[in-house]
Amino acid sequence: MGTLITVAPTGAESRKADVPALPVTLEELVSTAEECEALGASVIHVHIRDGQALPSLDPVRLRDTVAALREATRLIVQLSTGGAVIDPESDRLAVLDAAPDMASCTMGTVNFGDDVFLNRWEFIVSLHTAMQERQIVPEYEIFDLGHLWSLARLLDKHGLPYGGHVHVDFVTGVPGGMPGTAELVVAAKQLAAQVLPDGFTFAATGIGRTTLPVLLASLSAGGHLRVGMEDTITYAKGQPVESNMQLVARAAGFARLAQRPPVSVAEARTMLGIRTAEPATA
Ligand code: KMH
Ligand code: ZN
Repeated sequence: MGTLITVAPTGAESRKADVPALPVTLEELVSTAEECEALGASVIHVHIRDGQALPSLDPVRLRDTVAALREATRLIVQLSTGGAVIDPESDRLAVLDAAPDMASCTMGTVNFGDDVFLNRWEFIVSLHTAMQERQIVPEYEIFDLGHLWSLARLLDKHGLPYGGHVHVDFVTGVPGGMPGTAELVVAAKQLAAQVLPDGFTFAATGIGRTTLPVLLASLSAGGHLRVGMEDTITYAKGQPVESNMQLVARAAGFARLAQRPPVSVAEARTMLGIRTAEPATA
């Protein structure tokens, strides 16, 4: 089995002033996407910024971003519905109006450093059912083991996602969520295998310095990878990440060493159950 590599290039947490290499304009995002696609990424997890480089869920910017990424790349475009911790539910739900291929759907509330990333059950149900109606494939974000149990309940009560395939991402190493360790990746995989439908796939990412142990554990455990400056801004001790490409190249290199080379975008679409033809964005 090959490795699906998702790049999460921007996020909502780092400030451009602190991390000058962070792609925040549409031009920076598109050129990052093109280069990461060439290096082996097949999915891009997108948070956008406004004219001041602050996190934004502006509907026009979101639509323009989806259109620009589709024009310049073949990547699967996954918009974040998580946004920033201060974003209201209505704006987060409205992200789906931009008609991405995929969108994130976080499966529960989690302490997020000094903040709270709020994901009420009813909001999760709204996201899940809206994605079913709009033929958008969710990536279920799992910040803690209990989120897997919530996902099992969601699928039981509200049915499978569009396309019928369940793909989860273990987001580890957030202060307040599950730790970024090999043991945790294995535990999450084992719990997922108990409670999720057969054939589910998982990726894992580790925030900050947990990126490497989690990447290696996920590859060993049959999982996929998410990397990018949303999650990691230090490449090695004392060495800031120079670009998202550096992180994707490292992930693709490890995947090849593990005899699980990066999958193509077409293979990723089939794996995830995504529409083969991109919808019109106009
Ligand atoms: N920025 C975090 C509060 C997602 O993209 O869906 C939420 C997050 C998850 O990044
Ligand atoms: Zn995100």
